[in-house]
Amino acid sequence: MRLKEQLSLITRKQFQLPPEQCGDCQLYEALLLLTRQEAQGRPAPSGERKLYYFSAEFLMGKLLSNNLLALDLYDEAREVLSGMGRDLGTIESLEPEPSLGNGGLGRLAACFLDSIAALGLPGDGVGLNYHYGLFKQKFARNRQTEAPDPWIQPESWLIPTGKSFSVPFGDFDLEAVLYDVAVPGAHNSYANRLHLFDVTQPAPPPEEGIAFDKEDVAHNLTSFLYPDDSDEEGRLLRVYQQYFLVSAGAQLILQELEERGYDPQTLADHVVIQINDTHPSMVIPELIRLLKDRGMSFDSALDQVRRTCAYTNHTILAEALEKWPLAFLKTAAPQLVPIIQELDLRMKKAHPDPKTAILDNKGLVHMAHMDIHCGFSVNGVAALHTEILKNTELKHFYDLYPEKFNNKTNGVTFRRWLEACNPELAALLDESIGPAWRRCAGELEKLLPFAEDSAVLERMLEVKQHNKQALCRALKTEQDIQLDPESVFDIQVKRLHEYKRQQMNALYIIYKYLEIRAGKLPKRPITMLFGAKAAPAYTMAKRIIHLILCLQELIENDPKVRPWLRVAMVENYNVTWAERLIPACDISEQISLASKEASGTSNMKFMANGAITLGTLDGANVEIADLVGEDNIYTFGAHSDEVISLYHGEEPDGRSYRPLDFYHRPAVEKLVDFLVSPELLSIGDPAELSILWKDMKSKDWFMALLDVEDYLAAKDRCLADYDDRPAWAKKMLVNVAKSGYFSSDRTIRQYDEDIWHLA
Ligand code: 26Q
Repeated sequence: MRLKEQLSLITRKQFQLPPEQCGDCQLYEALLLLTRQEAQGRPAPSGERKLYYFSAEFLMGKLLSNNLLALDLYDEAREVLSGMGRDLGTIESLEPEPSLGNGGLGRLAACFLDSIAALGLPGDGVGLNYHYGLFKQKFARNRQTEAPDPWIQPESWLIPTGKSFSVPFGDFDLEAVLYDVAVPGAHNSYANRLHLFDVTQPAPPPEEGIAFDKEDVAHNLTSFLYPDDSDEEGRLLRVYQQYFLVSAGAQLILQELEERGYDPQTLADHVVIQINDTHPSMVIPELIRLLKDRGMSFDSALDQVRRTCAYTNHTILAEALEKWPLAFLKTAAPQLVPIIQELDLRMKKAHPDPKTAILDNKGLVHMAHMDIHCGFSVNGVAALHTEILKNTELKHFYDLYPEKFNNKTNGVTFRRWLEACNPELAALLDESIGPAWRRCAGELEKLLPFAEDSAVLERMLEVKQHNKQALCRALKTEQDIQLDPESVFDIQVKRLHEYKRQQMNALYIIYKYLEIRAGKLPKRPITMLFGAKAAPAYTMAKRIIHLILCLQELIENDPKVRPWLRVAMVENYNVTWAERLIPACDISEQISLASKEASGTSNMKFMANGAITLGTLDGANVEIADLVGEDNIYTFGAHSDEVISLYHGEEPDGRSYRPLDFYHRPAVEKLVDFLVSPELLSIGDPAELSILWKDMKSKDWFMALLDVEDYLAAKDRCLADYDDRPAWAKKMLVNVAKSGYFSSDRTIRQYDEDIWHLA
């Protein structure tokens, strides 16, 4: 049946109206139902082995246009609607964004699901159905405030499956109800699933803010992603969440295995589990428990699990490597305790070095250690990151199990991050190199010969200009921010973390502000855009947001500076904003302290959309630099080996880095001191700004001052080069042409060839 008739059937059934008489909200709902039904009806890809991708986060973004595209219904839907005088874009904008993730790790999981389905591989996601998401960010008095982000409407992408599993906690059981989101594959007729578990009676949203009763586990387990873990109840709730996810997920796996007619003894032949960071690591002891319940010995259960589980590490930050007190597990998942103790004993017997212990002498369970001992693969997410894991962070494990370690450089789905978010660039690519790049991003290299073609270069600049104008319109209507699309758009969007060094970018703003005040004007106006959420309990990150918002206010009210320099922080940065910001970007800020950003993935999206990277040699920036060559990227700052050695030394904090040495340089001191200048103190909170100021001089844990001078110079160089428009356009073109390597289709092929073996 044609889409038009289908739509008409749905609107008549739902609203007793023909589509022509429906409002946009009704049309949105009808299109959702139609798309959901089509995707749901598709068969799963078949294969001997099936992948389950376990993750605490799936940052899916809006799904309507993504799914219409995958189902090859997009053009037809647009035409049908425009025939009725309606606009698909307007209807898409009514979709609430599922708020099931926080940052890179969650968005990576979503890109991976898209690629797994597009490659026709059998692989499902397994996660939790958080009702109020991470949180909705609002700005008030130049600070971040948090509110619930309810995204589930009466009709949503969630498909009730009728399945549920009982999860046995220490003092009570809880039913895990399964909802599925269909994940249709592009260019084929398959669909995989994202399995999301939920409690039976979710609590209503908190009336104000995001505080809730963390001890009411039965109702609040799926309220928020990452409940505030600054107190013990919060941390314990996280363990409940993790166990709920893995226990229900493991039961689902065994049920499906049985339905496929296989014996649990053959688990590893038919199932592979990718553990996305350590949040789902308890799946290892849980599977051992369930296999033992089905009559297997500890030895053979462990053997199967060891050949089934693979672990991805996404960070080397010590505070993110999860270690749970055994006491928490005794409360939330007491059945796992003897299993973890047994695993610990066995591993200690084989490898007595305390550095590789699962259970340390403080009674903490090291989740990553359990993954490495009890899994068959350990991967980092960019070449540099994997080398650092092997040589430094996980060296003791690499010495034990060199064969388990492998690199899988991250990738992003070009279907969302180029085709869908930047249709004008996509059309230009079609015109110049044909449409093959849409199926194989490596084909983008065919653009390289056009590097001397002034017509194509001019079109590249024109497309960028249009995208900047579109971003300006969206910012004006949605956030009442009016920007100048003729200015250079310099963008830093990512979680707020000290290692990502938004504070160093703020120092650049101060530097430019002071220059302009002193009469030294830039060649062209500059707009500095930010988007970032800070974890609610991460006070230092919140202070950095406060600083940026204060600088924004200061400059907005300064008629001398405002025409030349603008600062805009987008409220509630999410996938939808990323889809508007990335195509409109001129300069992509990737300025983490070398060694600390495992990979980065926005760096890849920006590159594919013709932004030029300004970054340190960290994460995947290193691979970007290798691909595009030094003329087409701006790198600066200390290298990772230098940084790693600065973390070891004789200073009282154990390092050899002394921020004061850098602070006292004449160019730096006045920038840092501006944090406590009368201008800024009259706008912001003096106590907060002073803490930031003092911290930067005395601790500066992520060494912003180490690189700041180099950064100022590199950014000035970059901004100066921007004005040679043809030369800049050529850099843009080379970046787009070389970005194909960072397609998540490539990444997923490598996971399949080296780890999963699904075919
Ligand atoms: C851990 C303990 C307690 C509370 C929270 C956490 C926690 C939560 C989320 C730890 C880590 C995360 C998320 C990490 C993350 O998003 N990492 C990013 O992963 C991307 C995909 O691989 C990389 O590109 C980024 O470099 C990395 O920062």
